[in-house]
Amino acid sequence: MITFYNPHHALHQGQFEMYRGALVPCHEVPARADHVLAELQRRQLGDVLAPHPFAAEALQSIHAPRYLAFLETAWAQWVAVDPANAAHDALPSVWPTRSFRTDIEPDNFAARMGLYSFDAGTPLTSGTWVAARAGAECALSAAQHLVQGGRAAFALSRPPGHHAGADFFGGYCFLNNAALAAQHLRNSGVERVAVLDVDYHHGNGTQAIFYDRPDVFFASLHGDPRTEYPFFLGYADETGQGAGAGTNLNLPMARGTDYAQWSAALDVALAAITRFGAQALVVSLGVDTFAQDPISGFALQSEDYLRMGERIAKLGLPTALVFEGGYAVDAVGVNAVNVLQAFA
Ligand code: Q9C
Ligand code: ZN
Repeated sequence: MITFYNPHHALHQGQFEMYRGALVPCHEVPARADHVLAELQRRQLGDVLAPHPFAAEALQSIHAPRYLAFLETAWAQWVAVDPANAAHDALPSVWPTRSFRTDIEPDNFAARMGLYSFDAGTPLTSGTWVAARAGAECALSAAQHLVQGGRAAFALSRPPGHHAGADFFGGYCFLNNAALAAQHLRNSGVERVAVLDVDYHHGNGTQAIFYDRPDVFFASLHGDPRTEYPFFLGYADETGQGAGAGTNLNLPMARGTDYAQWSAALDVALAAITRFGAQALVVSLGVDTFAQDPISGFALQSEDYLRMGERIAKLGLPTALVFEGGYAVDAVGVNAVNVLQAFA
């Protein structure tokens, strides 16, 4: 398995996220990717390469130009508000919910942060843009590897991506790496692409991006949004709309779900992807389904990730696996690489 590793990922190093009225240390830390890289190298699972450079326009295949322009300059804007801001990350605190306008980009920086986000758990830091852009290039490079005839590639991206929408960040995500990979496959002539999201949290950003699209199937296994983040999307009755009707599949599961139950849902998702006639697959590979994950509620064990990788490989599709969540930091390397090793 070839890996495209984001050499700039540690430039995105959030300090605190808002949780129950307090700022608590971030779960989404650089050590996560370091552990995955170390485990890949320990098992000698294949080449680890820097991503190929892509033109800035590649990001516009998924993201709104005004959102990209904001992200690129957000840190400079934050420091321009007050030079003392350079000492701490920027977090949003005001949002345009129902009845507010979203067509106007206010001059106020806090207002623009809210316009382009949906939670207060996703700090924007001095290195966020550079890290997120290089992470996106890892996903695009993985997709390009498939276009050139490769069987599989892994994008070791940080920050993660599946909660980011066309024009918003949240859930520790800024650029939707999996969506960018899927769209790159489409732009390169692959007619039907599936995205399989196995992260504990529903991939609301990816779903929203492709919701009315007949050419990209989205299937997600996740904690039931009635109790689990991101709460406001990911229900079973969301099946796609317009030309995309029938191309979205949500499989929410209760807290406590173990691999026996989880793998039954995986079988449902894989059968749907086969029925759809996908010619290539993008996997949003979160390993926060792990029993010891500090912010999640499933009960998967490290060995289960081997069975997961084997099962996904049996689809027989060219596959780009894109790293997403997983916050039991010491186990993230073993769990993610178990999927990759068994797949290979
Ligand atoms: N104190 C991904 O796994 N909030 N994102 C959790 C915990 C957000 C997870 C609150 C969780 C986002 C990519
Ligand atoms: Zn997650």
